[in-house]
Amino acid sequence: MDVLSPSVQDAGQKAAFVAVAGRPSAGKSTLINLLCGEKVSIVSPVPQTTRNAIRGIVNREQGQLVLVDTPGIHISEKKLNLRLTETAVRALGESDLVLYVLDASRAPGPEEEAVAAALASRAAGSTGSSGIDPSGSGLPDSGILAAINKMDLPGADYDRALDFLRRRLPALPDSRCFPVSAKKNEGVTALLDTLFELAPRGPSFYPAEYYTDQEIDFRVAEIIRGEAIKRLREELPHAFYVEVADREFRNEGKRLWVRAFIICERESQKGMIVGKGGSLIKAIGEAARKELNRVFDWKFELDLRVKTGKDWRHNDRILRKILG
Ligand SMILES: Nc1nc2c(ncn2[C@@H]2O[C@H](COP(=O)(O)OP(=O)(O)OP(=O)(O)O)[C@@H](O)[C@H]2O)c(=O)[nH]1
Ligand SMILES: [Mg+2]
Repeated sequence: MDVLSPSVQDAGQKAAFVAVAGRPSAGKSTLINLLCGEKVSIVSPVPQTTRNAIRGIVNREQGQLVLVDTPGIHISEKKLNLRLTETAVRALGESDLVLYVLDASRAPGPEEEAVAAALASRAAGSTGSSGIDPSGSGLPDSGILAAINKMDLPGADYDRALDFLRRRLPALPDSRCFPVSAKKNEGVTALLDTLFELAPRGPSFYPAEYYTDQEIDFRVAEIIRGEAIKRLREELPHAFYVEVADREFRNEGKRLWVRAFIICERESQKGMIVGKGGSLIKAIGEAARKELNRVFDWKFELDLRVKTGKDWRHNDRILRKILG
């Protein structure tokens, strides 16, 4: 039973951490960018683009949702991949609500089963990190919602996805499943309303003008990585990471000079990233600079270079540094 008087309840703001989970390329980052109204997380056609638990913030009069983008959960024994899945599963345990994103255009296979299993264990275990009962019904509530995404594609099959959810997450009511298109901005209002409805009462976590809590260096590195993936996706989308080595405000804080490195595994990959006569690295740097100028208030000067960091994908120290 709720002990607050109605007037106090009305005044109560909502605030929740929402983990956004799903398999690689389901459209989690696209959906988060749409909901936050800004590009907080990089998007690409290559699976496993997101490597960290990135927070995007939605502010409304009712309160605040902190959406935690997570790497796609998938099945693999490789070290980098295991760490990505670990990051995602940790975020699930630490959130009040979970938004499960499915790709309606793909039949659910073993990977989808793995995601559903991770969510089912949360559903069985608890009511979220804060122990809240979001529905106010007095019944335990797993706080899971599902976004059945990519409904704009010709091969999208809502019923197939719904049927999968009914079988694998029987406690999830149909009323918590939403057909959406993150790309076309369809169906997301109802989803967002329900997220706010289910959010527990509490004060905001961040000031209302924030739409992400990422450090500047991390954001700059991610934007460069996004532009690099776009141009290298055939060859080596996952073979590199980006590090901001130095930065300096110039011209009374109006310009931001940044030196960043694209760090690849082998000497032979360096040439691929640099391109003929330096053409590819130049294109990556130019596109990243444009995007940085758009996203931030400063004018950027970007000194972008390539170097090797041997075998970084198997190096725990580096993985800790870039994956958190
Ligand atoms: N047609 C269509 N494409 C979409 C939609 N949402 C996302 N995509 C595309 O799907 C691809 C993957 O999107 P992301 O948002 O990067 O997917 P993700 O789930 O964050 O992927 P990882 O970070 O790799 O786990 C991109 O090419 C998106 O443009 C949608 O609603 N419709
Ligand atoms: Mg992503």
